[in-house]
Amino acid sequence: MAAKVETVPLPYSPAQMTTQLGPGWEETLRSALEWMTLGRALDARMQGLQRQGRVGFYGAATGQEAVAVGAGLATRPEDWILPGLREQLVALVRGHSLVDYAHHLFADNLDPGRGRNMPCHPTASEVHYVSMSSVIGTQISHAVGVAYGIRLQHKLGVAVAFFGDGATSANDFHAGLNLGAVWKLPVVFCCVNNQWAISLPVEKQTAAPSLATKSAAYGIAGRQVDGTDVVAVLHALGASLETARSGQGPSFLEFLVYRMTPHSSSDDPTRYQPKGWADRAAAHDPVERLAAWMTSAGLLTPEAREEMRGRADEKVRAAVAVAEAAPPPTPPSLTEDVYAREGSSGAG
Ligand SMILES: Cc1ncc(C[n+]2csc(CCOP(=O)(O)OP(=O)(O)O)c2C)c(N)n1
Ligand SMILES: [Mg+2]
Repeated sequence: MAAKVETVPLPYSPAQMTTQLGPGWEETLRSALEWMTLGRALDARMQGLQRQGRVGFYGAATGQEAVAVGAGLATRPEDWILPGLREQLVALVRGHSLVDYAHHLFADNLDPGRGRNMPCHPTASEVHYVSMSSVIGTQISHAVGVAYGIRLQHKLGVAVAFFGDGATSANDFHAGLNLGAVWKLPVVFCCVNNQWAISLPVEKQTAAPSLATKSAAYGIAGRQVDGTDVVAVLHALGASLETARSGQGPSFLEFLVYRMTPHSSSDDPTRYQPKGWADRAAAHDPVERLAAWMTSAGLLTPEAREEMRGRADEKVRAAVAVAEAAPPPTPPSLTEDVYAREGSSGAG
């Protein structure tokens, strides 16, 4: 079968918005902007704290907020998220507490992972957000396993895998897409193409005309989506989730975005990105794009925008203050949650 590669048309008129997002779309957009603004504030603060030596590591998702927030809003509680490197906002939108996430970033005693994972590798089981793996691509085959489990247990829900452009060269990409399609599982493969795998530009990663075309080889419909447009994300992901939920099997979405920050706190992109890349990326800022559209549609005033920014900064400041005051994990906690206690089921 031929891959369906298309860009979702941008809905600019209110009538088109109603068609794409349904009634109540104004509230959906307001909520999306609020979350995207929070993500931006979080990234800015945490990158600063990392430079001050207060958190050990940070990987920003700046430029990718529309995908994560769109996914957080489009998925249902019964769905499962198998994140790539930058999907923390999906967990937060789905209800993971910002304070718990801050505890994780500071690797303190109240970190749900008890400081065992690198900062920015959260786990949030209460919102079906599977512990993030740094090993590129593994979450693709994990998602297929989760989807198979959903089917075996006759449960509702869709497994949603996120991965970068770099992961499309990993073995798990082939194994996951192949098995997901053969077994027609309820899984959505979301490739967030931020055009870089650390220092490797996407054109050196693959000669394929788009990453979406790759899914044709597995019999999966592929679609390239403007990942800087939250409306396009909500619409495309909503359709793929519906396809999976109704038993029609997996789909593949390539979200095209621009990485606006370094890969992580460990690299310097001025050493490998061409001059002008940062300006080009900034011109595709998803947060500013949504704010500008809402302003032009009369849904947002400059004052309301400022208040939104203030609320985001305050939430981040408060969460950091709580986390930074928490003690580090105690040495005995190293073996907690590792061995089941005698007489316990080990579950929990
Ligand atoms: C199997 C494996 N190989 C190499 C690495 C080192 N590594 C860490 S991040 C990364 C690039 C990932 O790029 P991409 O998949 O595009 O995700 P992005 O960082 O752009 O979100 C690499 C190669 C790894 N973590 N795992
Ligand atoms: Mg990438």
